[in-house]
Amino acid sequence: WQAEFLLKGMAAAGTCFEPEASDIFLASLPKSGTTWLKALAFATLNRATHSPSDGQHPLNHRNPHDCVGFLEFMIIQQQQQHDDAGARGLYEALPSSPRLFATHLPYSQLPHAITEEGSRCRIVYVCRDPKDVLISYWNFYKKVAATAAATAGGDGDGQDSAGVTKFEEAFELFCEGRFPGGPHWLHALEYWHASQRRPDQVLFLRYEDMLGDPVGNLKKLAAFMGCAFSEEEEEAGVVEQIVELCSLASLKGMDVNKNGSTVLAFRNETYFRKGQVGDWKNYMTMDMAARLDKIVEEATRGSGLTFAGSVSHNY
Ligand code: PAP
Repeated sequence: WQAEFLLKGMAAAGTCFEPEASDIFLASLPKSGTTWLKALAFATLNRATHSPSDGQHPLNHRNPHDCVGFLEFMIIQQQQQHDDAGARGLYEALPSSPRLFATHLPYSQLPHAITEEGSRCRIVYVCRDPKDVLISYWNFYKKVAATAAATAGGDGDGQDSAGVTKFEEAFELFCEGRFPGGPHWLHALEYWHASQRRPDQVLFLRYEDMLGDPVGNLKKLAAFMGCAFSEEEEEAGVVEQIVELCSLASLKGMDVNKNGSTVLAFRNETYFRKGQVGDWKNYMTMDMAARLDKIVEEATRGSGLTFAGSVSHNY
């Protein structure tokens, strides 16, 4: 369920990561709203230093992934530059508290020190309808593969070394749970259970809810992170300013996101596409959608976890 190169970083994270009580982790499966959540959390936490209406705001010249790093990738980079023991040095270079990290790791694979009983670390999880996650990943993957092929002098037809060229194949793999981070529904279910057990420590958000009510969800996020908006801020429109700064249209239109690359080496523009609910209808048959929904519904039955966009419920 994890790319091989990640395993060493995960092992190092488990042994050498020293969380602080004020740490905040933004957790998600890829293509569930990570980039957006990073932008919102970063802009909200740092609003005293960087006004969202300031044209020089860091998000105007840095991709959200360059503002909030992935814990597992940061550890791997540190290992590559130093040695395993050197991973500790990483934390000295991090911004002061509260420290903001992101992760695609499943809850059960997070360093124990973050999730153990009594840990004060906060985790914000964002989940998304699995069908739209797959479509988003498929489009991202095709772009990345095409760029790689073009760089290597190929014809850029999106074929990768594993020979996955057809959407039907990607769909089968997804249904089998073969996706970066593991089966979508298990990833979500672990964080869902944690949010039910430890509501003060784990906030569970939905991409679709955020799209429907960005202001309400941002207020919830700020309160959870311990930096609720004051009445004065609300009256001054700070919440709306952050929502606007972090909107898909705004981020997508910035030069840095049209041209640059992130620390992860992917082109920034690959992180911004349609940002819609239900784009799966342009790619999947209703039979495929119903089959995937059934897998998810069976796996999550009795948990109380539901996803927006289930064929049997909403269509
Ligand atoms: P990542 O895990 O690789 O970082 P992630 O940001 O989770 O990817 O997902 C990308 C999706 O979020 C894209 O969805 P789509 O392919 O269905 O369009 C992208 O368009 C969407 N997205 C990125 N930024 C925003 C934003 N500011 N507001 C809403 N959606 C966004």
